[in-house]
Amino acid sequence: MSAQARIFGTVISTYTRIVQIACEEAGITHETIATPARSPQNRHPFGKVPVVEIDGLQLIESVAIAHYIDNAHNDGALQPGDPAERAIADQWIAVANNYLFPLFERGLVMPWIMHRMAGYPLERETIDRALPQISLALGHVEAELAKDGAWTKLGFTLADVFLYPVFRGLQLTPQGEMGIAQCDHLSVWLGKCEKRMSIAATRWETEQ
Ligand SMILES: N[C@@H](CCC(=O)N[C@@H](CS)C(=O)NCC(=O)O)C(=O)O
Repeated sequence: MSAQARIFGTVISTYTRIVQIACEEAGITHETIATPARSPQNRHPFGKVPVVEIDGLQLIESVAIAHYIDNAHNDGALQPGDPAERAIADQWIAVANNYLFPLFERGLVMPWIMHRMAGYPLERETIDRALPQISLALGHVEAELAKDGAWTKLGFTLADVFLYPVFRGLQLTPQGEMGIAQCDHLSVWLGKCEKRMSIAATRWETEQ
């Protein structure tokens, strides 16, 4: 019987989607149980989502979860065999988690989600403060892609699995869309990713 994953997380969430993409890549059946981070049902000890049940394990932290899924159910197909290449993929996963996600999420993604979905006034000051840093980050990534392809030269790896939802969330905001449109290499990479089955199959409802 093929493996099954139960993903407890918010339905429109970067990290829930990362786990969903990893499941799709590995051919694992998955179900997402809508669980807000700040709800009594959420079992994450640090109040985040997702929490994932798979193979009798209850796991938190998407890095551990995605690697487990790829190692246990996908022959490690999303991790380069060469140590130097693996380091490049891991480096970009860390960049996505430690720098890009917090910057994009706080500065643009959450203000727009809270405005569009919960009807809060748009936090324009938060956005204005974040835009210069977001521009710098986009410039850095674009320059790295232009230089030698960065993570994209490795083929489709876990780096793409992490980076795609992070950039796509940004692209769904007006300022993020404009910023990304000015980055040719980043735009081409996003366009390629959108055609991949695992990514098409996990689209957020806000993208339809
Ligand atoms: N390090 C965690 C990060 C998870 C995370 O930040 N999830 C966001 C949703 S995409 C969240 O729970 N946000 C709610 C909050 O911070 O209150 C992981 O890799 O799973």
